[in-house]
Amino acid sequence: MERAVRGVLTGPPATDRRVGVGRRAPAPRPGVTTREAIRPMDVNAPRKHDDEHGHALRTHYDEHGYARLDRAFPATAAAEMAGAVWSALARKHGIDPKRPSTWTPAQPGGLGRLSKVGVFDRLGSPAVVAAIGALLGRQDWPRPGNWGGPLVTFPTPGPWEVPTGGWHLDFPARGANGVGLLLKWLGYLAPVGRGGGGTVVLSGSHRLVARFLREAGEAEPGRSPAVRDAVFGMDPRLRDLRGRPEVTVSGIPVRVVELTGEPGDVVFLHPHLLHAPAPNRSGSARLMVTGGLLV
Ligand SMILES: O=C(O)CCC(=O)C(=O)O
Repeated sequence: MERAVRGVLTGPPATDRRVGVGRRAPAPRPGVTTREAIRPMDVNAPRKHDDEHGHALRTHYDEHGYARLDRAFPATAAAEMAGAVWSALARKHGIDPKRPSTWTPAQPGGLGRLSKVGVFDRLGSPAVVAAIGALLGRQDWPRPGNWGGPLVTFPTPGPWEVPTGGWHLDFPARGANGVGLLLKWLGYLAPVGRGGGGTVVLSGSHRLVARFLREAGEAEPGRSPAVRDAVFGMDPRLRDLRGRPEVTVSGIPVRVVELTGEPGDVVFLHPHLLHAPAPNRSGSARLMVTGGLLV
């Protein structure tokens, strides 16, 4: 069980809306009207500027440890996936989407079968496949057995605060039993606004993890609790980011970013980026998908 890191990272988070790559409207290009330049992307159409777009994604990912791809898979597919999650919630927990009084427990489980039967596989759209290729710098990455499992958080009362516990890596940084996590993603099935239970990440922490691994040497397996404690121990300010939007540690800017999104958006995470579940203080259910590439 992971020990909570007390007092860590309380305070207003950044929101990825301000720093994400894909959210920005592209700059108008010569011969293209502004209206045309900002037209929503057809996720199934080949992109004219794949290289440019892939490069921007990769640059953000390398620097911050995550990168956002808006409208990565069709919003209609996201709505159908959300419908399947609600049906499973009704079957397993007697939950009615229209009656918030039935929305318990706050983080319902028992939804694993949805992944096994491929409910979320349309998340693996051509745009997502292209983005993963750009982030990994290769196209021959092994396709996942499924594209993830559901994350559901119902609203609970209280102020929204940066979580003090739950910060983790999904997989030991140096892998386990010859298996490693190559890349991770979070997909949105329904709108998740600020304070709405979206995952929080410690932007830039993957670079501090790299520093820790370098200094600790090859024998250090990089298990989640050890990595987390090492990173949060690198600078006393990391134990309390109250009121600090950003802290620079060994020249690396790090900050808490709350990942918000719209149905069909996908955020890719570096496998060494520290992240945590966050409370949902909105009026709606937080419906997302989490998945990753194991090699
Ligand atoms: O947002 C959440 O509930 C946490 C997600 C998470 O930790 C994960 O996908 O590994």
